[in-house]
Amino acid sequence: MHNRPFVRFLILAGICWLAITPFFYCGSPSGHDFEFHLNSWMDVFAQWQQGVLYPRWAALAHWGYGEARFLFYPPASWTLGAALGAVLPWKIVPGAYCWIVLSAAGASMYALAREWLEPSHALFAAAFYAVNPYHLLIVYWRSAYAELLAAILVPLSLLCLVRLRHGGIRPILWLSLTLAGAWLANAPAAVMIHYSVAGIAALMAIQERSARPLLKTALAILIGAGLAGFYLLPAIYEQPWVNIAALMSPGVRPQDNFLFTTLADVDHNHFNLLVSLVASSEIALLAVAVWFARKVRNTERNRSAWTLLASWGAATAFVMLPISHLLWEHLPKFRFVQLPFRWLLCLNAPLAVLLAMATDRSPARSAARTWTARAIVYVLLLAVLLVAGNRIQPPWWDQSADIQEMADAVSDGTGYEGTDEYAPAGADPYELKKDLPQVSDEKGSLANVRIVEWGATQKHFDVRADSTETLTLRLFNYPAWRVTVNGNPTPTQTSEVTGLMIIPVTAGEDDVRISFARTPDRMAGEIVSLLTLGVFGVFWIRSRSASARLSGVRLSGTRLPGDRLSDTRLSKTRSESTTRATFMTPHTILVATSNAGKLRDFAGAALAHGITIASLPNFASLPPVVEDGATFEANARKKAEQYSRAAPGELVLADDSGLEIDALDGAPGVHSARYAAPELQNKEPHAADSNTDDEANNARVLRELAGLPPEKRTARFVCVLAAARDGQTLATFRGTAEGIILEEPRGQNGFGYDPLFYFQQIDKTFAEMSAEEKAKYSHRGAAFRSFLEWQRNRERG
Ligand code: ITT
Repeated sequence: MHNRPFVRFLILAGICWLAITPFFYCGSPSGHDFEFHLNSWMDVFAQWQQGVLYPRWAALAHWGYGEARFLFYPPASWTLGAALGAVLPWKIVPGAYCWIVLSAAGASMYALAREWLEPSHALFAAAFYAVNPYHLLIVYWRSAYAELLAAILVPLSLLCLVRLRHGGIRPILWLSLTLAGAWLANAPAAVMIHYSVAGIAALMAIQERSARPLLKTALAILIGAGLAGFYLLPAIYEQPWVNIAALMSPGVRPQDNFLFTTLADVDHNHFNLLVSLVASSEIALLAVAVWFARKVRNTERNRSAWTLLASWGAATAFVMLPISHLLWEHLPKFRFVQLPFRWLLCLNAPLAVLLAMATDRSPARSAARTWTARAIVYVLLLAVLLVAGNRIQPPWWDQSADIQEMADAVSDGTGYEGTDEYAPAGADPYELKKDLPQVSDEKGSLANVRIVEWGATQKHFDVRADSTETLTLRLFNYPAWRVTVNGNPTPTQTSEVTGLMIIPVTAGEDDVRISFARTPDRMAGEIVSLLTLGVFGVFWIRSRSASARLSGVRLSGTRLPGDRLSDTRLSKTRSESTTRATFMTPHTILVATSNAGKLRDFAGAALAHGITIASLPNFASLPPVVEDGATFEANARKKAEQYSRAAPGELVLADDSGLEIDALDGAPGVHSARYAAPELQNKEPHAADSNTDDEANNARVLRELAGLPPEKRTARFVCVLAAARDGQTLATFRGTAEGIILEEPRGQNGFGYDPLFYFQQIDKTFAEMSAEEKAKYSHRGAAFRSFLEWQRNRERG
């Protein structure tokens, strides 16, 4: 199939669709946070319709008294929910939201798993992760839609961390984006992701015996927080303005929610037992998966992956248990996660990859058995959730009519129940009267009020007062409200206990306007975000030009034709090994060569594909390979295999190339680099100690062809490229380019025999070609394209 990754995504989306089919039969599962989220989405959509693009004040919370919900609750989930509400009927929005988010979570896991696994196994990891029991528990029992959204970022954060090893600034920038995304999705999940990232970076630092992973991660954390500054800064600064302490009320504190914790509250105990059973079955499975995935530790790269995944999984399991209470008490902001079982969100990422690794088919095992084993494991896990769920705490359901009722309450301004924690500090929402008019005098009523506008963030009314008096508004007072009476800024008062806004007015006609202003902390947050975005952009652009500098060439970005070229014969030999673990097409490809000209050629060929070529680290200090093979392929393999051992786990390319002149029976051939050895070293080329000068090599060729007419000077460049990992050749690729040897050199570019090699098609020698042209017409460019095609096919499976 042409676009296999797309098909895989469809399969994944299909599996997630199956996971939400109960929505079609039973209605929307109305878990713990269902109303909170749905009301938020509806409120936000209503504000969009009023032109408030980034709401901060939830105007309809507490039956219209409002609360500062959107200042504190991260924007990603309510933006997505409201956007879906803009295009779909509200009754299907929760299902659509869950389907989209589960599918995206699966896709991000697929990207992570492809670091180590073949596509079909990565697909298993992705499917398992997307519809893992904890995600289903969130969907059907908790309706914790923002936490679910963060599930997309959990695998991505590990992926970005692993990619830090590729070097350069780009992976740091990607990691910072993921971390910013975490802040904007869900604060407790962001805390878990940051702790996970820091812990994994520390492990990587130990593995690499270098502080670099830690420093890079710290930089990414800083940039990520800066990017999310527009949300983070006000959310931190304005905490004293609301009853944020209500977040830690009994029942929702960490100590009340370790696995198998019981309180006096029966409902709490039922749910805790359910989640504890799910968690313990997943922890047990994790232990089994860690054990059986040991077999993948056959290369340093896989060993490192196994260690990171197993440690991450073990740490997440540990912090769900009461024994970890000291960590919850002392680690900064750790308590913010609130519910220890939330760590299942992270646990499922290593579990999915390790499970796929553990059940990855050994040669002795048939594919059918592998997949049957996987299906059985998943069904058993699911059975724990379904049986325990139905016996201990069945989900609650809302029907279309219930959701319609909520939508009506928002559209007619009735509003909805608010939260304790986002109500302004000191206000007691339980003391509010549902029937209070929007504006009332001290006696509780006022006839002479004309409401001009009563929007979410702008309110305007005229009042005719008989004497100086105070008006009480059906609105919680909050430091962001600004009031003018007859155009004059007017300080407000706050009613005791109820926390309502009180405005003094004078006798006569009063024009009162109230608006929710951008406070200095919000402005500061926006400036921080913009500045960080600027720094981000500069780093991003500079990292692009740095890769161009590394390649030593500047290409216009024209796409190279992947097709066979008329004058450049491209043939390919393959020797696929059975090695399983593969990389996605990496952004940086390691090339082992001592020849700077070759490196430039590769960089030129790679640039148009957005890939960077890097020389094998410490190449100069590696022992040279004795190129004694009889063919280009034998030498290429030998180089790739030997050099790849110096970069464990990495894919390493090496080529052997040369010029075959027909009139010389294919000489200099594999001896191209040392053709002048008889004159310079008094040795035959195959016995030479080192390469000989390009000029001397060219001179010998010209001497040997002296007097031959052009039609007898036909020749070809040949390049055989070998791709190897850990001392094993995975495949070889052959590219050739046909030309004629001139009688004298022409052109200043290139290296080796380039000035003598005339390429008819564009009437230039290889030394007259630009880097772009050489990439397009040369033997090396052809072999490299063939390698990329192979790489892409491997990705597609
Ligand atoms: P490594 O083995 O370290 O990669 P090398 O220069 O020794 O570098 P080879 O053994 O493959 O590489 O020798 C290839 C020689 O063939 C090279 O030194 C040139 O003389 C010639 N050659 C290969 N490709 C060429 C090209 O694109 N243009 C000009 N000459 C080329």
